[in-house]
This record gives sequence, C-alpha cells and structure tokens, in this order.
Amino acid sequence: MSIASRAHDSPSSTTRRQGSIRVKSHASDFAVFGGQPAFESTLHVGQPNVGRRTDLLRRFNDLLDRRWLSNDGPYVQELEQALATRLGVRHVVAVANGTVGLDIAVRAAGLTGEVIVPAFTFVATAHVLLWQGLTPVFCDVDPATHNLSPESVEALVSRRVTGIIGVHLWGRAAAVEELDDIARQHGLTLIYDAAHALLCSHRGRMVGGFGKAEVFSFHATKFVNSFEGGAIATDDDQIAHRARLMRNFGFTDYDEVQALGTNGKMSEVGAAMGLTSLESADEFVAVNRRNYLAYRRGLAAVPGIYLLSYAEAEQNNYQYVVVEVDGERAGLSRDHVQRLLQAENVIARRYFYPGCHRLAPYRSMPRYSDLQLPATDAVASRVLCLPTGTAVSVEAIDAICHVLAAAVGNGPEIARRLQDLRIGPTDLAAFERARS
Ligand code: T4K
Repeated sequence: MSIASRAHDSPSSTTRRQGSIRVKSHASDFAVFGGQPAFESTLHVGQPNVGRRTDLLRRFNDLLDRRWLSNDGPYVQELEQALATRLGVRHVVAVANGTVGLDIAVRAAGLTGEVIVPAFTFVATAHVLLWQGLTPVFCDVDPATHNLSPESVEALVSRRVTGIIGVHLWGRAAAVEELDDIARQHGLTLIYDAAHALLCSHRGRMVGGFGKAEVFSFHATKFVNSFEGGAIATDDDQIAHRARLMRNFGFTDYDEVQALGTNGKMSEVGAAMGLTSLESADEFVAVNRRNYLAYRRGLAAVPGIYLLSYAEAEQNNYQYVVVEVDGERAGLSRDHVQRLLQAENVIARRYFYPGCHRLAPYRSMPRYSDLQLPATDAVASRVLCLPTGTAVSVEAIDAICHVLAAAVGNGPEIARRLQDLRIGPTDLAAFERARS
C-alpha cells in the first residue's frame, strides 16, 4: 500500500498535498467526482499479517523433509498445545476452518432442534445450524455492544430450544455471565463463536474457556492465521474427545470407525503458518492497537462517525476497526461513506450487513420473512469496518481520517451529488461510470 505520491494534475480541482496527505477540501476533490484518489494502490480490510518468514520457511522445509503433511501431524499438535497454554484451557482441537469448527462443536455439544443465535454475525454462524438440519432462532443484539441481547435471548427460550451460540463480535466478549445464567436456568447448552476473539479477555479471563466450547477462526483475514483454519477450545473432556473423532471421520484406529464424522483436519502447512503467526501475535496486536489509537485520534472530532471502543482493562486483539456512521449527524449515510472511500482506493466493509435473517435462504423462509429485529437492522445500517493490520501504516490511517473528516465537512453536498449520480451501495457499474 502506498499513499498517492503524484501531485494532483487535474486543473478542475483544488486538491493539494499536505505532508503525505492529499488534502481534500471541496466535494470535487473526491475521487468519486473525478479528483485524484487518496491512495494509488488499494487498501483492504483483512489484508493478512505474515509472521517471521524465515521461521515459516524453516517449518515448510521441515514438514516436507518429514513427509508428514496432514492427519494430526506434529505441527498441528504443537499448535494445539501452544493455544491451550495461551488460552488456559484443557483442550484445543485444531480444524480446517472456523466454520467446520462450529459445525463440529455444535454436534459434539449435542445441540438439537432450535438454537438461539444473533442475526448480526457472519452468516457462517447460522449456516452451520441449518446445514445440519437445526433451526436458527435469530435474536436481536444490544446496539451498544453489537452482541446478543440477554433480554432478547430470554424472550426466545422455548421447549424446542436446546442451546445458544453467543458470538464475541469484533473480539468484544458477549454478555457471558447473563448468557450463562439463562443457559443454566433453562438447561440449555451454551457455546461461543469466538472467530474474532483470539487472545481477548473478559474480566481478566481469556476467551476460550467460556460456555461448553468456543470456536476460533484462523482464516487469512484474521490477525493470527493459518491460511485457512480454526480451533475448538473446551474444558469438557467429552466434547474434546467427540470433536477429535468427528474431525477425522470418526476413526479411532486404522480400521476402526466409532462415530459419524467429517474431514475437518488442519494441514501441517496450515499449522506451520498458525504457529509462526501465533509467535508474532503480540506484535500484531501492538500494531493493531497503534492503528486503533490513530483512528481514535483522527476521528475524535468528526461528527457522526463514531469509533467502537475496546475496554483498555481487557486484553484485546484490536483486529477490527469498526465505526458507526450516524447519517443525520454526518450528513452522509454509511453507504455513501463506503462509496467515497472505495473511490479513494480504500475498501471498507459493511460487516455484517444486512443481518443473517435478511440473507438467503433465511429471508425467503416463512419463519424469518417477517422477522423484525430493530437493533440488528439499525446496527447493520451504520457499521463500517476500516482497514487495519500490519499492511496499514499510521500515515495511511491519517489520510483515511482526513478523507472522512473532509467528507463529513462537505456531507450534504456530497450526498446530493451521489444521489444525482444514482450511486447506490452495490452499484459498481454506476460507480465506474461516474469515475470515468
Ligand atoms: N464466525 C464469524 C463471526 C466470522 O466472522 C467468521 C469468518 C466465521 C465464523 C467463519 O470462520 P472461517 O470458516 O472463515 O474460518 C471474510 C473471511 O473469509 C471470514 O473468515 C470472516 N469471518 C469474514 C468476517 O470475512 P469475506 O467474505 O469478507 O472475504 P473476502 O474474500 O471479501 O476478504 C476480505 C478482505 O480481505 C478483502 O477485502 C480482501 C482481503 N484479503 C482476503 C484474503 C483471503 C486479502 O487481502 N488477502 C487474502 O488472502 O469473509
């Protein structure tokens, strides 16, 4: 990534440079209206972190020399041990990805019938349930935390419900005490989708040990990655045993299958990346925190664009920089902001718009077609994730914040011009036409 370095050459614009930032003062300075983009190359949310390359390549050589590429190899075992130690849990079962991990955890924990899940989450959380014939009961979130609202969970408990999947969205822990109480009172099994929450804590305790099991993702876009990958963490010996069997077709010996299972194994090459990534995790967190603080400084005085905060008393991985755009105060909707940034070569993401209940296949299923989840709708219409991670410098963040401040400064005019151009949130063709 590099901030645009050429001086602006369009005679029709007043864009000028200040330090390394291309200053935008008027609506016409924005790339969406023909100005020079703030960045010459594209900035993404989720650009992968890469740990120490020499260690990674050494591990690749080792595993090739060993000719042990998968099936519970030494790197997988080492990664599981390293994670169990860092998380303070009895068992970690490494898996091929977070989705398979959730699938296995749901089965290993014995969930049946209906399961309460937030609608404001990555669709995988819901898909694993429907995929195995269970019924997701979509629940609203608390608009302040973006996590399951315990009151709404309580209201959805019925005799068909056997469990709850809480999500620690953005790495901020769910309301674990309240959810624990509800689960205990009603005899429900509580598990967590901890895809975002590796190395995060709640009241000083590491995520990984809450509920019956917690599932992490080590997808390429996560701050610790194993290319693809995930892990189930649990203190429950039975769940761990079942998860290990299920991960490997139910095999207990060469010719002995004891249970139904799938292929959820992590490869050795993935585990090598995971170990290397985990070794640099504290450095990644430090960069993410630096970036988060840079956004906090840069957006502090921008009306209508509010950065979601992380509790400093806890351990956080800061891997998601999340803002909420208040359209009225900013003079621009979230979708307008996303469009503007896209033209500046900043690909911000509307995670997790529009909420699972409004995605296929759920939205056309009678159970969900009229479902009203006002907090989910409101949050999903405001949230925008901004680029961070080791591929993003403070200088780049200053430039993004400058673009956002200037956009809000010209909010009503920009909104009007975008509307005149009929640029909608997913209208890429119109966007390209407007740019050319
Ligand atoms: N539960 C929750 C709450 C989750 O958020 C997720 C996954 C899961 C469960 C399931 O875990 P996994 O089965 O995935 O392990 C991405 C990720 O694919 C997904 O892992 C993640 N959550 C989700 C929030 O984000 P997309 O659809 O946004 O991916 P994509 O291809 O648009 O990539 C995101 C950005 O990252 C792009 O702008 C480009 C950049 N990127 C991506 C890759 C793969 C790179 O720069 N390099 C890369 O190698 O889902």
